[in-house]
Parts: sequence; structure tokens; C-alpha cells
Amino acid sequence: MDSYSVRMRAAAGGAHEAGGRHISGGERLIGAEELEATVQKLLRRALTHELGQPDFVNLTVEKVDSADITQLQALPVIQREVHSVCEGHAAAVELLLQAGVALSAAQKAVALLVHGPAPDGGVMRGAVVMDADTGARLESDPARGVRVTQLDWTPQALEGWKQRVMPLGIANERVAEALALATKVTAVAGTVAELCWSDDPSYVGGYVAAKSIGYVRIPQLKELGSPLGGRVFFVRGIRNVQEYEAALQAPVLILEQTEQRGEQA
Ligand code: WAQ
Ligand code: MG
Repeated sequence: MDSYSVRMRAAAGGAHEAGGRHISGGERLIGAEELEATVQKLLRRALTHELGQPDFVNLTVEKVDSADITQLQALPVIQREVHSVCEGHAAAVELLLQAGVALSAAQKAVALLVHGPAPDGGVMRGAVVMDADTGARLESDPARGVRVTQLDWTPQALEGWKQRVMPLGIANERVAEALALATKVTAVAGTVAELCWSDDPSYVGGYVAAKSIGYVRIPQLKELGSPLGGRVFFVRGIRNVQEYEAALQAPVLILEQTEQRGEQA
């Protein structure tokens, strides 16, 4: 059976490659029967984003051989309580250390996302790749960053996951997408941990994820109204960054976690 990868990216003030400002993006991996509805949904996301009206939207549809798809079990979700942005940043650094990232690299990554990781101080449409020991930036395109593509939940797994986490109040598309991405990224060889917070002005939360600690949600990592955010993938022992970035594009479907170990209300 064939699957389809659908990717969307939207920008204002011109296309991304012409210096436009990134507004929103999305990646899906679905069956043929969901194709039209998915394209429509991603287009709507692009046109109604809180960061503004895009004047450039790129939608790409590609067939994927289902035999090439890897299946992964979603990371467990853990909630960390914090009461301020400052506490949020401290929690993020502490969790990154716990996952094996060097203190200086963890602190550098937090500062990068605070100030805007792009060379002009704005947001990137992809992620920073950072050496977990030295804090050196490795991504092949530091203005764009690397985007993780070709990933999704199976429809059944998403339904099951939503039912299960309903009591935690996180059974929504944003958390589901972030959890799928973190599960994929932390499963790629060379990844030590991931740090993320949203660039959407109305969403101040984010997470630290690693295979060893799971997906740890941190409810406050920036002030309300800030349009800055991003993602940092910490790596160690990769042969070259092109190979690592290619592995982030391999097709992955997320299955529900079978054990509930580690999950907290
Ligand atoms: N690949 C790489 N980087 C990405 C991707 C991707 N597919 N999608 C987004 N990014 C980067 C990009 O730099 C964005 O500016 C940044 O991440 C933030 O993206 O548990 O909403 O879609 O409460 O705004 C996490 C917390 C929410 C969820 C993350 O990110 C929770 C979020 P956004
Ligand atoms: Mg966003």
C-alpha cells in the first residue's frame, strides 16, 4: 500500500528562500484516502495562523512506499511544574544535563532560543543541530535549520493516545505533533536530547525530550506574546551532519506506547 508525505510551509514578505518570515509549517504521513482532507487542513493552518497572513505557501505531496516506513512507540509524557520563565529555563537546563548534554551547551541553546536562533535574530523554520559537548552549531543551513519530515501517528494510535491522556488535558493536535516529532528525533542515532518551545505568541510551553527521560513538558519557557522560539537537537558521535539530517527525513509512523511507565498526571 502507498502512503503519502504532505509538507506545508508558509511565509510572509516573500518565499522563505527569498528572505520571507516563517509563519507556519506541517508534516504528515497518511494513506491515500486522507490526502485531500489533509492538504485542505494544512492550507487552512497556513492561512489562519496567529503570526499573520502568509503571501507564500508551499504544499508538497509525495508518494512513499509503505515498506520504507519505520514504526516507533511514542515517548512517555511527563509534566514538570514551573512558576516562571526563569524557573522554566532552569528546569530545561537541568533536564538537558540529566540527558547527557554539557552545561555550557544547554545554556547556549536556551540563550539561542531566547534571542532568536536565525542569523538575523528571528525564528528559523527548522531546527538547530548542536554538538552536545562543545555547543557548536552543526546544521548545514543555519538560516533555515533542518526540518523533520515524513512523520505521523497511525490514526488508531492517535485516537488511543488522545483517549488515554485526556485526563491530563493535553489531548490536542499541538502536543500530539510535538510528541511525534520528539519521538522520531530522539530515536535517530546520534541524538542526545531535544529542546523546544513554540514560536507562536500565544503558546509559552515547550519540552525537553530524550530516550532516557521521555518527553518532559515545561509549561512556561517564554513570556506571553513573544514570537520567538525554536528547536535544538543535541548530537554526539555523528559521522557527518548530512547523514544525520537525512535520517530526520526517513518516514516514521508513531504507535501508542504500550507500557505506561513514567507517565504522570
Ligand atoms: N522540524 C524541525 N523543526 C521544526 C519543525 C520540524 N518539522 N516544526 C517546527 N520546527 C521548529 C521551528 O523552528 C519552529 O519555529 C519551532 O520549531 C516551533 O514550532 O507539550 O508548537 O510548531 O505543550 O511553534 C511544544 C510544546 C509546542 C507542546 C511546539 O512548535 C506541549 C510548537 P511550533
Ligand atoms: Mg509555530
